[in-house]
Amino acid sequence: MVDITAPKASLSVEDLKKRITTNLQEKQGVRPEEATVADAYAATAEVVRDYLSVSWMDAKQRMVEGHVKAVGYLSAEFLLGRQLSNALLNAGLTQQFEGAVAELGFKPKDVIETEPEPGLGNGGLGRLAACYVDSLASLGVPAFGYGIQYQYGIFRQEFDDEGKQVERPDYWLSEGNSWGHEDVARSQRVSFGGSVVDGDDGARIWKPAWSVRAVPVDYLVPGYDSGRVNTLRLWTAKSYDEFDLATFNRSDYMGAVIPQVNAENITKVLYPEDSTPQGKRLRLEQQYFFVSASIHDAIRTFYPGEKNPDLTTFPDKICFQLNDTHPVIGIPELMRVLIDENGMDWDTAWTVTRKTFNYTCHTLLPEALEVWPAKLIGELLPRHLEIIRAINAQFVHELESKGTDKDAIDRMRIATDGPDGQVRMAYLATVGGSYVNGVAALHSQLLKDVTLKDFSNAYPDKFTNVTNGVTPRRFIKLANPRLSDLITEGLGTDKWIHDLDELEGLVPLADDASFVERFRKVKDANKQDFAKYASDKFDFTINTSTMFDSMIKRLHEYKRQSLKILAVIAEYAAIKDGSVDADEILPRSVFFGAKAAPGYAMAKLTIQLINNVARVINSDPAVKGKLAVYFPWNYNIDLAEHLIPATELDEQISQAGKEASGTGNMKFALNGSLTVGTLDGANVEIRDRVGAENFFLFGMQVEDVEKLYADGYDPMEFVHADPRLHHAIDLVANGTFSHGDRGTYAALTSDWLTHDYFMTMADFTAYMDIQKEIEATYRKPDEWARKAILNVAHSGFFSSDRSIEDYLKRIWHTEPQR
Ligand code: GFP
Repeated sequence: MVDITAPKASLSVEDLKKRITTNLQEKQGVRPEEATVADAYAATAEVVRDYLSVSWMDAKQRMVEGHVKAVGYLSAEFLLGRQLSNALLNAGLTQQFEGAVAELGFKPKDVIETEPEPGLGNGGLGRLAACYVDSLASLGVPAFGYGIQYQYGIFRQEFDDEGKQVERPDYWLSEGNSWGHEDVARSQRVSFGGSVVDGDDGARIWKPAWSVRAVPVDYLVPGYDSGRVNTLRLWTAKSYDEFDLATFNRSDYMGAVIPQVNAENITKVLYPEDSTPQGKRLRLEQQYFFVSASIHDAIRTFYPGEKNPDLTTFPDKICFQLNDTHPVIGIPELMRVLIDENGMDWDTAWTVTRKTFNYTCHTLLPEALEVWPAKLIGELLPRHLEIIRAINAQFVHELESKGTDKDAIDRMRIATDGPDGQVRMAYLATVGGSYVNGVAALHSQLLKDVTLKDFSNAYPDKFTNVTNGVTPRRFIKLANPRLSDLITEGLGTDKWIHDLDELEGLVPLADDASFVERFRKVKDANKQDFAKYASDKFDFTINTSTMFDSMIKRLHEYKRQSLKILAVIAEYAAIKDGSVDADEILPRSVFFGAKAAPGYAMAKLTIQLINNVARVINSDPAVKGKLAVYFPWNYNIDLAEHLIPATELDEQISQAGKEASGTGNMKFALNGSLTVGTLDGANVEIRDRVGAENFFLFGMQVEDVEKLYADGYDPMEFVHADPRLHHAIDLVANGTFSHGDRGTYAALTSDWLTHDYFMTMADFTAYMDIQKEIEATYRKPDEWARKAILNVAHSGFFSSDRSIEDYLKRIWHTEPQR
C-alpha cells in the first residue's frame, strides 16, 4: 500500500526523463526516438499528474480528517489557461522538465505550447476563479473548486473578410484530456422536472421526471511551493440510458441515442445562447446540475459512509462561495437536501444553509443580475420553487416585523407572483447566505448604495468587500520570466512569488539608473518577443520602436472599446490632414483583444469597425511608422500572457461606476505598464497605491455620471463641442471604414449620437487631452520606466493570495491547514 503521508521527494532530471520515457513506451505506445512533440507533451502531463497524485491524496485525506473548515468555490466558469507550465512551476519541477525533455530531443517551449487551452470561461469572472483556486492551494487552504466541464468552451473567434466576428466551436478535448480524470465511481444523480406530492406528516415529496448522471472530472491544483494539491472538480453530464437497443433495432438509429444526446447537452457548451426559452432552460439545467452534484459530493466527502449524517455540522466542514448568481440555485437545493433527504426541520435547515453560503457579486449592471421566470423554475425544479416561495414568505415576514416600509419590501421580494412571476437570484443569494461581497472597494460601496441598497439598509453587517487579485505565479513568474528574474535580483530573493508585498522593496530601485536601464531592456525584449509571436501567429508586422498600447477585455459597451477606436480615428485624421506636427506624433501600436457575445449585435459591430480601422490605417502610407492598429483574433489566456509583459500603456476606460473591478488592470500594473483609466472599479485602488502621479486619470467620476443622467444627457452637445470627435464619427458614417458603404455602421453611429448610454461622447475630450500627458511622459524614457517600476513595486496588494486571505478573515472564517 502506498504510504500517502510520506513526504514527496523531488525528482531529478534523470528521474523525470526516465518516467517520461516509460510513459512514452507504456502509455503512449511509441519508442522515445519516434515520439512527436505531442507524444512528449502527453507523456509529461501524465507523469506530472501522477507525481502530484501523492500529495493530492494526502491533502484529501487531511481535509476530511482534520478540523479545518474547507472552502467550496462554486463557479460556472474556470478559465484555467494551460496547465503544464503552471503545474511544473508550482511543483518545483520546471528545471528538471527543461533538462529532461531537452535530453529527449525536444524544445521545452514546444512541449508546453502543444497543450490546448481550455476555454471554460468568458472573461474576468472565470479567470478570477482560476486565480483563486491557485491561491487557495498555495496558501494551504483545504478547498474544492466546483464547476462544469463544458465539452465546448468559449467559441474560437475568427474574423471574416469584412472584419466580422465568426464564432467557431472550440474542440478543446479533441486530443484527449491529460489533466482532467473522470472518476465515474463518484458520480451523482441529478434529477429534473416532475411534480411534488404530499407525503406523510406534511412532508413534500418530489417525484422527478428524469435524471442525469453527473460524472466528476478531477483536475489537480498544486499550490506554489506549499506541498498542497487541491481538487478542481468539474462535472460532466451523462445519460443513464446511453442507448436504446429496441429503438435501434427498429432502424431508428437517431432515436436510439436521444436520451444520451439530451443528457449530454447539459454540459455541451459554455453559455448556450439564451435568447430563446430552450436556451434559458438549458442554462438553468446547467446551473442546477453542477450545484446539486457538488452539494451531494461535499456531503459524501465529509461524512464518508454515513447513512444518516448529522448535517447540523455541515457549515463547520465546508462553506460555499457563490461566484456570481450562476450557482445560487444551490441555496434551495441545500434546503431540499436537508429537509427532504435528511429529515431536518425548516428552521434548522435555514440556519445551516445561511451559514454555509456566501455570495460574491461581480457586476453593477442590473441586467447582469440573473432573474428566472418562476414558471421555468417550477417546470424544471418544482420542489425548489416551493422552497424559494417559502423563503420569500419568511423573508417578507421578517422585514415586516423589522418595520421595513411596504415599498421597500415590494422592491426586495425574492420571488414575485402572477403568471409573469420571477425569481431574483441576487436577492435569494443575499438573503440565503451569510455575507455578500463586491470585488473592489468602489464596487462594494456602490452595491450598498445603489444595487442592493434596500438589503444593505436592512442587513448592514452582511455586506463587505474583497478586492480582486491575480496570481503572481502565472501572470508574472510564468508570463514574464525576464521581469521575474530582474525582480528577484533586485530584491535579492524570490520570496515575492508567494508574498507579493515584497515588491515594495523595489521602490528605491526606481531611482537606480542601472536598474531602470535593465528594466527598460526587459520591456524592449518583451516587445520583440511579442512582435515575433504576433508575426508567427497572426502574420502581423509590428514596429517595436513604437509605444505598445493595449486594450484587452470582453467586448462590452460599458468597457468602451468605442472610445478607444474613436480616439484612434481622430489621431489618424489629424496625422492625415496635417493638423498635428510630424514631430509631435508619438508612434504607437494599438492592440485590441476581445470577444463579443454571439448575440450582442452592438459589440459585434464594434469589432467589425476596429478591424476595418486597422485595415485602412495599416495600409495607408501617410501614417506608416506613426500609427498602427492590431486586433489579434481569439483573445485568450495565451495571448494575454504574451501581450501583457510587452505592453507599455494599458486602457481601463470604462464609464465610471460600471466596471466592478477589473483584473487586467492589476496584471498590467504588475508587469510594468502604465494605465490610462477612469476612476472605476479597482482602478481607484491601483491609483491610490501606485500614486496619482504614476497613473493617467481622465474622465467623469461616478457622481458626474449620475448628475449627467439626472440632468438629461445629450451626446450631441459633446459631439458639437469637439471637432475631432465630430470628424471621427463622420469618417465612420461616410464609409471610410466600410469601402464607401454608409450603412455599415449606422447602428453604432446613431447610438453614439442619440443615446450613448455609457457616455463615450462625454468622456472623449478628456481622453484626448490626457494623451498629451502620456506622450510627453513617454518621450522621457527613464521617467516612464521609473513610473512603471513604481507600478510594479506598489501593486503587491493585488495578489490573489491577499484576496484569499481577506476571504478567510472576513467571510469564510477558516484558515490554512498547516
Ligand atoms: C467581471 C466584472 C469585472 C471583474 C470580474 C471578476 O468580469 O469587473 O473584475 O468579473 O470579479 F465585470 P468580466 O467577465 O466582465 O470581465
